[in-house]
Amino acid sequence: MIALEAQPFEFTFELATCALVIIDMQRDFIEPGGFGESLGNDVSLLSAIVPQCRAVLQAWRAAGALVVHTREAHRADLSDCPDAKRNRGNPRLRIGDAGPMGRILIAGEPGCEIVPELAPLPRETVIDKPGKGAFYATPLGALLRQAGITQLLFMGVTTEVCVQTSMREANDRGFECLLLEDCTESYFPQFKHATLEMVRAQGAIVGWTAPSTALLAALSRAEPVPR
Ligand code: TIU
Repeated sequence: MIALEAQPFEFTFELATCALVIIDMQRDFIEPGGFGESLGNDVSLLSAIVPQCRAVLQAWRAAGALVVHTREAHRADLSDCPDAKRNRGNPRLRIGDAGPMGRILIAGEPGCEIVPELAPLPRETVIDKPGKGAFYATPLGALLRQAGITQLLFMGVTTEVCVQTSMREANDRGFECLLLEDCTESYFPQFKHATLEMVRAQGAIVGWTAPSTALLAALSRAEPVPR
């Protein structure tokens, strides 16, 4: 059993039954010229978390525990992208339009790929999701249950959109969730701050939060799981 100093209280977990879920660390959100910037956002904040995310990913891999990556990714024919999502706010560039990194948020296009520093290994699961939440219209829930996973550690972007939506979906499905505070970011710092507060409020109503340093320290003392 690994014990993490967390808020609002200690989070305990076993490596064999806990997965690291990395939400949408895609070039379209993090690099200039992608979908995030096309929505009018300053993307420079988001790339700052990549080193901490990488350190956690490497330590989690070394511990032998399960890693899941997600991407907000649509089919090339846009059959899984509702007009309500595509046209909302009459954006300059819409999902599926040609952007500087290929068609925006279309599976297989360069901008849709996960940033190279966090690239999935061939054996790691990558979930393409059409919504903001990682469980909606994906096999994630079934995959986690089959692997015997009961707890999830979250990293990724953006905190209040895809990360928070995914945590709430997971919480309602009976998973205990912890968000790594310095491994998530928003285009709006006040929204990140508010999300961390609301996740852990009311006795961890959605889940726990902890800094990556707490996890890294705990992992350095842990016995890796054979997988
Ligand atoms: N716009 C925004 O903050 N986020 C998204 O559209 N997707 C994710 O959060 N991945």
